[in-house]
Amino acid sequence: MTTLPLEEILKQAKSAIESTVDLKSLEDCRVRYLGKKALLSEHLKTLGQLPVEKRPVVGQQINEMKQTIQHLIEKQADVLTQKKITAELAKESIDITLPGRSLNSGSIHPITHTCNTLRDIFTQMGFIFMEGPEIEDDNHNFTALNIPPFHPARAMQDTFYFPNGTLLRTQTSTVQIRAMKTMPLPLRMVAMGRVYRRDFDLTHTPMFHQLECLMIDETVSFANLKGVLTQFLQAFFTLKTAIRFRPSYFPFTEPSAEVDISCLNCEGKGCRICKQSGWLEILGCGMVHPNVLKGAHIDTKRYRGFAFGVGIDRLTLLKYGMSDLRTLFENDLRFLQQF
Ligand code: 2NL
Repeated sequence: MTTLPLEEILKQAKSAIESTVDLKSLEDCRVRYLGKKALLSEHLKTLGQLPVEKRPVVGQQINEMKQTIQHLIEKQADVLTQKKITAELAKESIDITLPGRSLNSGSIHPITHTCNTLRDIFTQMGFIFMEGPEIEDDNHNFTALNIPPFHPARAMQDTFYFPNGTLLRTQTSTVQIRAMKTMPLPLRMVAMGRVYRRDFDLTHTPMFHQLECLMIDETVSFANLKGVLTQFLQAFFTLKTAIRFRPSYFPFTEPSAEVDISCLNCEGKGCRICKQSGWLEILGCGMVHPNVLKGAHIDTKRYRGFAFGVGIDRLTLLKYGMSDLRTLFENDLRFLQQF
């Protein structure tokens, strides 16, 4: 059996230990040089073959070598442990000089902003605000508003129906109907909320927002309607806003009118926005139809009322000079945060 000279073993061990890169390979080294099957152990086995007087000397040499190697391993273990800690610290280090991430603060949606403005305007004029359900029955949405059974507005292509015959309200007049039945007269009220129609293009979305205003008293006239509309539209747009009536038709008002405002862009001179007419269509209105009052058990000999309905989304588009209604509902923050 050939064994390497002791000095050679020490040289090999030293270089092997010093070239380890982690604790695992260092442990392998320890097994190789100090373990039961290590080269030094082979030397120990050959001790018996040596002359008696040489045995203690060589034995001591081997023990010293073992200690030396053990010492080298411990030193290397320290080095490797330190290296590992340094690497981990470097990985986890925090640069406290970096600027902090700023909080993303939300902004009010343009439609909400319009609703807030409208609430202020009508509250100042003495109107109360009321709400009602978005899922309605045929009676509140149509019959009570003098819309007869075969009126085109009831058609499936306009209204979202549920299988049980209920529907998504197509206008907020449903709230007015309940108010007329439950509130004492005189009545000055406004309903704002979501309404639904089966429409989707540049100027229509299947859900949109409506404001409807209703005033009932003994002497309410078309002149009062004109006064409230002027007050409202000049407060919402500008004091320069002019309004005009065009005769129109709604089943729930008689007479009925559509209201235009002078173009916000050109102040009536004619431009691309108003298609050279100088006017923008804005809302529908009229004197409440006697059939609607009667349906709510109101004495038509004593009381009369005016009502109007306006699209909140369209008001918002006009106020901010937007062109596509759909952008209000896509919730693209880059778009919404401009307002
Ligand atoms: C439009 C037209 C309108 C009404 C809504 C109304 C409500 C009751 C009685 C009578 Cl309870 N009328 N509301 C009246 C006229 C027009 O809306 O084009 N809206 C966007």
